[in-house]
Amino acid sequence: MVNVEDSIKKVAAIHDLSGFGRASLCSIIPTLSTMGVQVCPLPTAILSNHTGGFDHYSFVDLTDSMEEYIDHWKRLGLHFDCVYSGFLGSTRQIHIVADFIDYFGTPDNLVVVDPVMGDNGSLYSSMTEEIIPQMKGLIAKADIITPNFTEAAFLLGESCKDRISDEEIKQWLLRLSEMGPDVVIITSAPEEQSSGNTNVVAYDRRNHAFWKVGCRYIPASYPGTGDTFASVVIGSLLQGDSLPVAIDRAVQFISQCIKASYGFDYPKRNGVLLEKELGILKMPVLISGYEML
Ligand code: PXL
Repeated sequence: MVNVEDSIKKVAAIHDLSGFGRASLCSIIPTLSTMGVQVCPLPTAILSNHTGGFDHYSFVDLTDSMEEYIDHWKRLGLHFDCVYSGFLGSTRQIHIVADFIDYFGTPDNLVVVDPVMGDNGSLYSSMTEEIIPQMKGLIAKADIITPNFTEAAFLLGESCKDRISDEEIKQWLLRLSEMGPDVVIITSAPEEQSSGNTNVVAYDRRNHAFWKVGCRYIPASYPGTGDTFASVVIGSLLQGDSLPVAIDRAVQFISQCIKASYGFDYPKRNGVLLEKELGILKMPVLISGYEML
């Protein structure tokens, strides 16, 4: 008999809960649920709203309650198909997440670390520079990391430039992979020419393959799209897709969400209109255009 519980993939999602603004768990849960994956949240902090574009927010750091919460999961004997960490409420949490990965990570499951620290060249307002060396330690434990261009630059001690050549971004991917993860995916990497376009670029050490998916420029960035992007990659990999197909699906989905939102006049900080677009994730997959880098 098929055990229904085994037929549904489970992700332990270690992120904050921001009540307004469609970021972190508020975008991860609906995205992965729509893709048929069960999300088990391990909240790192509770905020009234995310910090991207809002001047005020309430913030409850959950560091002190995480260990007891995890102990109960251990007692329940839970197994996860993926451990996925993102925004952390304090640098003290890094060792809790590292221990979680040591306990729940196995050779057969996926450990994905999104080293959420900043965007557009700066750190998020709740973070200090202290997070950077700590995050370097955490990515060493991951199978896959999904930094944006700013976070990749912070991790490598590079400056966040306006343009980068294919050769140089390949070096960045290789250097990040040498820090531990088999797969490195960098989002929002600027094009070499001044087209304003950005790419998602990736490296898979297991077959020494480099991939690129272009994103046509839309002059808007919405908070939370990095969380939705990584969630689609994870959902797609758990459905059995290859890495370039998973990235291609995630880029297509984010582009669709942005295009569906951009024509409406509302504050970008409220996030993309995810609720309108989630149904697309249930459609048959049409691969639109990944390339070798
Ligand atoms: O989407 C990344 C993110 C996660 N969590 C919080 C944030 C942000 C980005 O602004 O503020 C609280």
